[in-house]
Amino acid sequence: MTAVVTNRISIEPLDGPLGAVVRGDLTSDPSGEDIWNLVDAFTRYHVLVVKEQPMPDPRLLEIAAWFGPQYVAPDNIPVLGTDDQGAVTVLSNRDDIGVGSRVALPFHTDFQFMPVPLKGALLHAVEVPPVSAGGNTSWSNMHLALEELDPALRARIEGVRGIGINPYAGDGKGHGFTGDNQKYTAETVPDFPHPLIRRHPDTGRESLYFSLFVHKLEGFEDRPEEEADIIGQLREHADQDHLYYHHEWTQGDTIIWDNRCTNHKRAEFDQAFLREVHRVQIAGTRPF
Ligand SMILES: O=C(O)CCC(=O)C(=O)O
Ligand SMILES: [Fe+2]
Repeated sequence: MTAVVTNRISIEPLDGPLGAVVRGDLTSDPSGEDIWNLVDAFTRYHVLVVKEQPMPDPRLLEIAAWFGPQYVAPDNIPVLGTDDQGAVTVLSNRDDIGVGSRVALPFHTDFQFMPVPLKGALLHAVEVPPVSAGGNTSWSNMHLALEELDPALRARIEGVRGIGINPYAGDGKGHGFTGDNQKYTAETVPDFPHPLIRRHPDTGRESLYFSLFVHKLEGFEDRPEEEADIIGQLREHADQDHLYYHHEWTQGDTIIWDNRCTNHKRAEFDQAFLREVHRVQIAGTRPF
């Protein structure tokens, strides 16, 4: 595929299942046509990779706003972004710098356990370990995951809604976002089921909306073995390596991703190194 070249931004699709690299200065506003091309590329390629352009938080908020309004976390359900976190959430393996972020994260789509999950998000690497110390983040193409799903399994999940675990419900220990809003425990937080096959609101394309946090299927209360069988098969299917783009972070990198048709996961990393990543959340709509 050829790169789109306009005034100052070029966008080149990655040689893989998803993603595109954006080249050109984003530290100040490019032309309207450039911005339109970025928004269009977000829809086409699902993950935009901007390399090595250190940017302050206000600039990250400006860039994120091209893709949609900022997500405002409800104050009655525990989730990243509630309590005293500002418009930009700082993730770090040092508590004095940001919210707890030390361990590997399994494949997930952000806020699948909320009534209205994110449209997308932006991550900006302020300080990251050297690539050899781990900490890659990887995004997978869930349109492709659905296309490759065994038709018999697809038939079994057609019309079924999955229920995601809210990892922020409970005592919140180690997460750094406890507080007055933490009124739910893992047992009392409400379930918000969403379809396992969802349709992208901008493109109309279907994708598999399943992550490791989906632990229950609505309507399967009397069929726990069948439920476990489906979830087990989907876990294997959704996490296959060929579905992923693996990002090796360098300081100043920014990734903007479509959370509606991708999963992501973070590899473990050597805690001897500081990792500080700034995050902006873009509001979505209810999955259908
Ligand atoms: O720290 C990372 O690389 C990814 C964290 C994550 O899952 C997120 O910000 O949604
Ligand atoms: Fe995430």
